[in-house]
Amino acid sequence: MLFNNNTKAQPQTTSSVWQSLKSGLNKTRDLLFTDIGEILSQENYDSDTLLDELENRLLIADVGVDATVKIISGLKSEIKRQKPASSDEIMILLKNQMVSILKNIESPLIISNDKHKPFTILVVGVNGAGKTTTIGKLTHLYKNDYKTMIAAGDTFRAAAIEQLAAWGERNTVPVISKPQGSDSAAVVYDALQNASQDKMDLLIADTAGRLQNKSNLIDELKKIRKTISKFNPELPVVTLLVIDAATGQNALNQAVQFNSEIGIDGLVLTKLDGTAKGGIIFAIAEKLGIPLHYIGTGESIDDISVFNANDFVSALLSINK
Ligand SMILES: Nc1nc2c(ncn2[C@@H]2O[C@H](COP(=O)(O)OP(=O)(O)OP(=O)(O)O)[C@@H](O)[C@H]2O)c(=O)[nH]1
Ligand SMILES: [Mg+2]
Repeated sequence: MLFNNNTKAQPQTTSSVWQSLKSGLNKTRDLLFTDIGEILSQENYDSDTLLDELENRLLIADVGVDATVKIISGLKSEIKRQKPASSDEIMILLKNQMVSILKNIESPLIISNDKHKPFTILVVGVNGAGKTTTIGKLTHLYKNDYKTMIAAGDTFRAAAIEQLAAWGERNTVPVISKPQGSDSAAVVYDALQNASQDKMDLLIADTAGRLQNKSNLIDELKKIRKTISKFNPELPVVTLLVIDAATGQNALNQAVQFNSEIGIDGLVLTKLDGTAKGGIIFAIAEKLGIPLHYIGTGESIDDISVFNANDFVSALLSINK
């Protein structure tokens, strides 16, 4: 966990979060490793058979060609070099290869203690990715350390405003909203004014995932971003993209597109619990290199973890941290 002088403690990986992460990765783990133990437990197991089988599984789990080649060739040369004697030792070698890829995107979100307040997190992503739920979870994580307000910037659907209001109530933090159909940039501006007046440390703003069409959506997000700069050009702002792991390769494509259109500072990968395609995280690390701050492993308020490469791979391989 990172600390720095200007910040309070970042949320910790508690044992319940660790459990949620571990069980959330069940489907991906099953796909990757079911019966692998059998190959390993055979006396004089054939490492080529193991590597071929692993390679297939990694590709099916959406790890992507580049990261798969890296993992398999790294593992192959380590097996040759270290001649592991037990399946546990091989798992450690595999773990090291996987962690080294994911380290590339490990970078916890630091809420800086800037003199310009509030620190603003703009949450974007396609519809259904898990934006609003993530805001509920993040608010829960941060509200005790930072005076937090949330903004209902998704004005497209009335239900979206109600959903955010419910998360606000649950977390007992103030929610700024306007009626359905209002200008979303105006909601965010209003929230910034309120947050500033009430000396909030943190403002988390929701946005729409679906508008009439994609260019409307991108235009709206650009307008919101401009509005924040207009309010105070020096305000610390992070644009967080929420992507759904279950959409596999599509999640990666969305990240590339959003990044080129509006610029993304960090990622949240949700719904790892519902999919065997959790391997997409390696493709994201290999192809994108944008910091992955959080991962979501369920619908409950606690089902979120600060992304840590070592914890993630340990949970995936079901070995101790
Ligand atoms: N299993 C699981 N479900 C999740 C996770 N995160 C969100 N969900 C569910 O996914 C569905 C969509 O989540 P929302 O938070 O409403 O998604 P959104 O991006 O705000 O969607 P729009 O407002 O339509 O753009 C809800 O049923 C959530 O409970 C997760 O990590 N795991
Ligand atoms: Mg939403």
